[in-house]
Amino acid sequence: MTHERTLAARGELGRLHRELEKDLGSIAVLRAVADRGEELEVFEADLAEQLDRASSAAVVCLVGSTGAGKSTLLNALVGRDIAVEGVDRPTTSAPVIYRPADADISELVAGLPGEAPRVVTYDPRDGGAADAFWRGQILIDAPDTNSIETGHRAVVGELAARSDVLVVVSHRQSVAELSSAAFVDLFAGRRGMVFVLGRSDELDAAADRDLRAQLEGLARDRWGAEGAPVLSISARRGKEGSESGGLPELRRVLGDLISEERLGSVRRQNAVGNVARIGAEIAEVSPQIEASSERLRAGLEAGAAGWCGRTVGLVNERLDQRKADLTRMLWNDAAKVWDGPGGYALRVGGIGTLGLGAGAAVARRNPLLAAGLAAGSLAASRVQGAVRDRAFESTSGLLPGSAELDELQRDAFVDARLAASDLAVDEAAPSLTPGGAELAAGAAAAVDEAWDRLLRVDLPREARRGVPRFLRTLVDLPVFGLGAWVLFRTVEGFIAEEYIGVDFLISATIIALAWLFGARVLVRARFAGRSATLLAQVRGDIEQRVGAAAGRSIQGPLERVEALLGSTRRVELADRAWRRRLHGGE
Ligand SMILES: Nc1nc2c(ncn2[C@@H]2O[C@H](COP(=O)(O)OP(=O)(O)OP(=O)(O)O)[C@@H](O)[C@H]2O)c(=O)[nH]1
Ligand SMILES: [Mg+2]
Repeated sequence: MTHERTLAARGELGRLHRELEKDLGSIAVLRAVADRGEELEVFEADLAEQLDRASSAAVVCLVGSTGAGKSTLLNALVGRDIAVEGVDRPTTSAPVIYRPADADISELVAGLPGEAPRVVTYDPRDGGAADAFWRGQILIDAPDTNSIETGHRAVVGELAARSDVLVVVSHRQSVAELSSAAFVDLFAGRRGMVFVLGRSDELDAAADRDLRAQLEGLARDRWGAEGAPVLSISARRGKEGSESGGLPELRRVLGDLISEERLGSVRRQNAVGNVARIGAEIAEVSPQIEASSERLRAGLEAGAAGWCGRTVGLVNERLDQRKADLTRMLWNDAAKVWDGPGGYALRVGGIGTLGLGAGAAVARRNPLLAAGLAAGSLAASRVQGAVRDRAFESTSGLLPGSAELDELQRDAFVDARLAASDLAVDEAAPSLTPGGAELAAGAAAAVDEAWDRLLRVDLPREARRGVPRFLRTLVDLPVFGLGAWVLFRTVEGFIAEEYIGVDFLISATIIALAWLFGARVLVRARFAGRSATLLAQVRGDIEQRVGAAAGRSIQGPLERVEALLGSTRRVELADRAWRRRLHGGE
């Protein structure tokens, strides 16, 4: 790969890395993901580390069970006896680090548990050995992965984590060794691997073939390392001559991994291995995430429907109590467009009518008192009407109280809340269900808007329709006629100097009032039906608006669930995008 293409690939991986970190950050609130926090943290940290390793020397670490021949293999590979080979198990406790003089190994040894490593330096110009294989790489002989010295595992774990390539050494007795296999599990996919069947000089051809087949099977099925090199090596022969014991083959496969040209690619593969491991962790919990998300979605939908239904039910109960007021508002509004005696009669309430009647009754004895009574009762009914109008125009009484609304919300979204707390950790779960305050505000706005529309648009329109011009004329004309007749008789009497009596005037007034009262009864009867229609209309309007408010209130939670699922799926499959990028870039 050319330098430019390497840089381009690294830029692309940087972008993929940021996206992955972002997705991982968002799904960290999922309970199932939080439960895997420790594992994920290891892979995330290692991923960042691998992407960051660009400039440091290649590190190869020999790992495997005790007695497999790691120390002997190191000695054979470097052509010097620098590691202690032994018969006492385990032999190696302090790691041996074979390093070029110019390599900075401070990070490699910093904070390493266990005994201090023995560091042997070589001159990278002469390869440190006769065959000049080593040209700047670091080779480590680590303690075993399976002996009773359990502290060794922490040391080799750290060393492996700081390496690029693991040479997994096993021998006859340890190929199927569980604790060593479990150690390799930790790094499967995350490190370049070479599998060595050691001490091969002790095996006949059939045993050698069988054991290598076993190793190949493990590499493929257990560690997903299909195609990784599996070699039979005799370190003892290798020490006798550097071209013996399978050493040339081992140097060749190692060279493929750690030569300067190949190392960057191995590190990127190691990085992608981490991405795949992260994906695999998420894939294991994603059915659980999908299931609780599905329950949450259903809970939100059902909750919104239930909440809407019950809120509308409560508002409807309160609406029923406004039916009489609504009818009266219709008369009032009709009276406003009806500028004539019929309109006044419609506007005057019960008290006004009574007062006018009383006025007419006492007029014969005391016309002044009668006029006072009539005017007073008209004013009283005006005030009463205005007070009632204001109460009617306010929606405050239409909505259940906030405590009641809160309870409604709690009841309606019980299932959603349970699913949310299954899905997400405690701090995040509340954001996955609608808040009580938001729902209450939505309901209040819905009722306000519907009611406002009723008062400003529907009610005046119905009022106008209820008193068409022909009706108004039909009612008003006889009253005007009667007035004209009274006026005519009064003028005529005045001219003839025969004043018409008060009785005549009172009779005329009573006739006019009776006519108007009758008209009023008729018109009000017409409006009773219309107010029922209006009520049904405003009910429908409220239901539709409350439904929309409920829908809006679950929109946010639904979108958040969708985003979480999206991130989960992206993380699950992230390694594909990384591999595509890697192979496209190489
Ligand atoms: N026949 C034979 N014996 C070997 C070979 N390699 C190592 N041995 C012997 O196996 C024993 C263990 O070798 P070591 O190199 O100490 O093994 P190790 O893997 O470093 O063991 P620990 O340090 O305990 O983890 C020693 O007695 C070696 O001489 C080999 O290729 N052939
Ligand atoms: Mg050893």
